[in-house]
Amino acid sequence: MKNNLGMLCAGLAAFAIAFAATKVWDSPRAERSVHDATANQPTALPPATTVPGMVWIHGGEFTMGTDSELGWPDEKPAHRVRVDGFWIDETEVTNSQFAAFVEATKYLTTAEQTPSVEEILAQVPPGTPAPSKDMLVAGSLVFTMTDGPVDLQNYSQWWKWTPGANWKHPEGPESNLDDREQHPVVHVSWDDAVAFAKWADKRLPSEAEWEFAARGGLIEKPYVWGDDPPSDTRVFANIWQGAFPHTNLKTDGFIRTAPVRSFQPNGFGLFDMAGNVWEWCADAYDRDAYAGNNGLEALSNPLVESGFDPRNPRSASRSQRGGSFLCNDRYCSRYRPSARHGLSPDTGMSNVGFRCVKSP
Ligand SMILES: [Ca+2]
Repeated sequence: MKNNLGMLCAGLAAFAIAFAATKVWDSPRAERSVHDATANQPTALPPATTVPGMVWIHGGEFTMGTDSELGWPDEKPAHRVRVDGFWIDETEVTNSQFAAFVEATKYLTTAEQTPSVEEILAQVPPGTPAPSKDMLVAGSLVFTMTDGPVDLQNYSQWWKWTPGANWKHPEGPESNLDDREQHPVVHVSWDDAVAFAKWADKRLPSEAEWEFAARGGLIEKPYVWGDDPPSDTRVFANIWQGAFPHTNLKTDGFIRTAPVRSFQPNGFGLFDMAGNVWEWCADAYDRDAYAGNNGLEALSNPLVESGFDPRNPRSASRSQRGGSFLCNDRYCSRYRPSARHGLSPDTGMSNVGFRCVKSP
C-alpha cells in the first residue's frame, strides 16, 4: 500500500517526518548517572564464527532512552534493558547490496507499485476526497530544498510526491545510481527492508538492539560520539548544517546521502549510527513505549508489537532510528541514540534506509 500518497491526499496532516516540530535545543545537559557500568560487558563468549560485513555485539545491560532535556517525550523515561548478543551490519544497506537482492529475487519495492484508490482511502480520515487519477502512479516522496524560509510545520513545502521516484531513481525518473553504489539505499518501505533481510538470512534490529549498538559502549551519552553537540562547523555525521530547509552549508560535504563509511565509526566500529538515513527497526512504533518502564528490574530483549503513533493514527507505524541527512540540531536533533521516530510501514522516502542484524 502507498500510505505516503494517502498522507498527501490528507493534506499531510498525519505525515510523520524526521523532524516533527521546532524546539529549543540549547538547554543545559542533564547530569548523567554512572550506574550503567555493566554496559558492553560480555555476557557470554563471542561465537567462533564471523559474519562478513557484520560486527558482533556481545550484549549486556544498559540504560535505554533518556531523561535529558534534549530528549523528546517518546524517549522517556530512561530505563534499564538487557539484550542478548547479536551481529549487526557495519553499515547501512547500500544500493549495491540492494541491487544484488533485486537481481536475485526480481523484487518490486513498494515505491515501484501503483497504488489503488481503496488502499489510500482506507488510511485517511473519513470524507477525504479521493485522489485524482494522475496521482495514482508509482512514486515516492522526494526531499526538495525550498527557496527560502517556510513554515516548519508544513512538510509539504519540502516533501514532493514524485512519480517515478524509487530506490533506483532517488530524485525521480531522470536521476539514477551512478556513483552512488556505496550510498545507503533509500525509498525503501519497512516491507521492503523485511524482504531484503529475509533474503539475506538476517532480520531488522529491535529498537533495544539498535540503541545498544548505537551507543558503542558509551554510558548515557547524548550522542553516539560522546558529549559534544554538532554545529555548522563541527562535523561528526551526515546531517544538515545551516537553516533548514532552504540553506545547506554542506560543511560535512553532503547535501543528500553520503557513501557509507564517510564518517568516523562509533565505539563498536559501526558507521552512520547517527545521520545519513533513518533506519527501520522491527518494533511497532509506540509513543508511550517506555511509560512505566523506570523500575529497577531490567527488561530483557524488549520488542514492541503494537503501539500508537499520534502523527499517523490510521497506520501501524514502525520505528526508525538514527536520524538522517535532514536532521539539524536546532530543529530536532533526532540523530541522538535514544531518539525515536515512527513511519507507516508502506512508506519510503529520500532519507529512509535500514541495516540488518543476525542472531547466533
Ligand atoms: Ca549533510
